[in-house]
Amino acid sequence: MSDTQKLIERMQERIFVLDGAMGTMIQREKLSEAQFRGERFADLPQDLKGNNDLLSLTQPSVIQKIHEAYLRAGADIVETNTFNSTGVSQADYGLEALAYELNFEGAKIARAAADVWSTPEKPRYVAGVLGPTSRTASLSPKVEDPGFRNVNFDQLVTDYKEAVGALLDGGVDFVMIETVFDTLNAKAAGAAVQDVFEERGETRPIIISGTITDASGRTLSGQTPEAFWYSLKHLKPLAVGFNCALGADKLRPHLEEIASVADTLITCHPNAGLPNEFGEYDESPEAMAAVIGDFAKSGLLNIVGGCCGSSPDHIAAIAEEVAKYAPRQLPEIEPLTRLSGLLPFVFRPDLNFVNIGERTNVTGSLRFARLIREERYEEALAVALDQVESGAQILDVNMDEGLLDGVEVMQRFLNLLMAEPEICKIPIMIDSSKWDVIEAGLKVVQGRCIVNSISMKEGEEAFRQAGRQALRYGAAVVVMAFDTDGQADTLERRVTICGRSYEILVDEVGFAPEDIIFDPNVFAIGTGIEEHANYAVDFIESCKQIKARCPGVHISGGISNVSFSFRGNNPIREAIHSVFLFHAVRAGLDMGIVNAGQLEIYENIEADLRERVED
Ligand code: THG
Repeated sequence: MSDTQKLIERMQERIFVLDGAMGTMIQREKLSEAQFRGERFADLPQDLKGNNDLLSLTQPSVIQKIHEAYLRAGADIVETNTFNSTGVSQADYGLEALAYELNFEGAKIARAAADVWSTPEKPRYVAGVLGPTSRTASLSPKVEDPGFRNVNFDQLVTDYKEAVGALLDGGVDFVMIETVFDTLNAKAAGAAVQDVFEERGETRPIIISGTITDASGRTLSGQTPEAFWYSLKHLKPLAVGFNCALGADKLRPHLEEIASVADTLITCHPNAGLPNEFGEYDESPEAMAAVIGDFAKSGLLNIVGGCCGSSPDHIAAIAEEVAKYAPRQLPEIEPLTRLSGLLPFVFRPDLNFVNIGERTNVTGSLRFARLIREERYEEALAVALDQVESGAQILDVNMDEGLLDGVEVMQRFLNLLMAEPEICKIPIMIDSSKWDVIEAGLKVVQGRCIVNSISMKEGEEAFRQAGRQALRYGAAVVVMAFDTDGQADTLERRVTICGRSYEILVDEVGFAPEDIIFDPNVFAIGTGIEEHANYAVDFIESCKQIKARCPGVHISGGISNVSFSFRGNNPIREAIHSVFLFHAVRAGLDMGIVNAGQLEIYENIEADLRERVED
């Protein structure tokens, strides 16, 4: 049994207690500017008072004393004093060069405290904290420029990698990505953690804790709790939950929401109530413990502690209260495709057919291509909004045009789109034949995306590699029926290639079947070439056979391709799409890239036309 597995078992036997606020306790020490600086930083020109993480270097005994106060109060887990120890955050004090050291020393102090209090019956743990940083990767700090960002995914990954490496060197037991305001920052933290684990050949359990900033029940970057979970579940955390922001009672519905969909442990460390008129948190230990006791009684909790305003007295009261109740047991969650924009998208069996909007595609729309080329982004966003309003449940975005810088334009358009809640509420399908363009898109979207597409076009090894990359970003994938001999255009090749792709992704790369979407190639019929005559029928038949051979997958296609020979004659094209969909959906097609809003209803097609199309 792995260490994580053992921990999961222990955390289902009793509720584990996390520590409380570091800030509250540091304030009680009333440290002066000189004490924050210590001898080492005495001569620095900038103010350092308030840079709490620096105390790990200048007043380590104060920090260890605080950890020990929480351990004495009954905490099983202490959090390192490293909330602001990333390079980006320390840059606010001009101290980015200290990032490694702050994390390393912060971990060592917490480790030393935990070791003092550990007994064989009650081992104490150290959670290495990765804070949210002072910047957000999916929000613009400039109101007048919604596409602007003051930090990007790669910068965050670099800084978080440095921090994680140092936390591991300092001896932490867990990595805790906490107070997540912006899910894209957390995704970058997760990618960094996984990269470090992979480079070192060692792992630690991950704990993820988001924060709900106000009564809207959303994260600062606008996601609901369920959407937040779908964006991060690929990290397979030991526990997920919320901290900070609202007091415990206001947090309850959000905790319930995430607990209803997360097949992992639940963690929570709320503030000691809401801030009073002086901005202080003053809920009493008893009051806070009573609310948290109710959570525990309802079977909601596995790990619990306190955030702003909480003290060792709060933790002692909470520990005593939750000891009376059994922890939450891991639920069975149905294996369904779960994606997100600001809102969750779950592909439930009763969703007959999922519409993916096709118009935000520079190769599929002359108008959209012109808007992008001429940098008329407002109008380009209106195209996206129109797709959503016409019923698109997912939005396909494609910037593959020779004259465009695909990476640049993909990021620019998606950054702008992330500022449009009516559009970015739905998941994004990032469509490109170039991996660097797809990856550029994945780096700017906080939601759980679909990669469109990967295939065995360049052989099995390149395919494995692309699959692993998609997993790193937590994306689902469209897999084209394509191999080194070209696109599959017969029934047999469609089925064989999808079958082989399935084996590789599921057995070797570790994909869940429900996160694989096969595209068996929709080609144009009616071209006048005899070999093309059976394309549509073969596609339809392949849906049945692929579903039988590859249990759990979905099937999609670019529906408008089928009628390319009839360009310019939209009534005919729409009738063809409708008839094609009617039969393909019955054969197992369950999603399609379509001109949302322009789908003719099968029964409404004029009988004579329908008969000809069916022939
Ligand atoms: N499979 C996957 N992805 C895909 C496709 C696929 N992405 C692109 C494409 N095929 C699906 N998208 C479109 C978008 C538009 C059209 C066809 C497919 C289309 N456009 C009209 C035309 O070209 O005549 C509109 C022209 C215009 O308005 O300017 O038909 O198969 N995985």
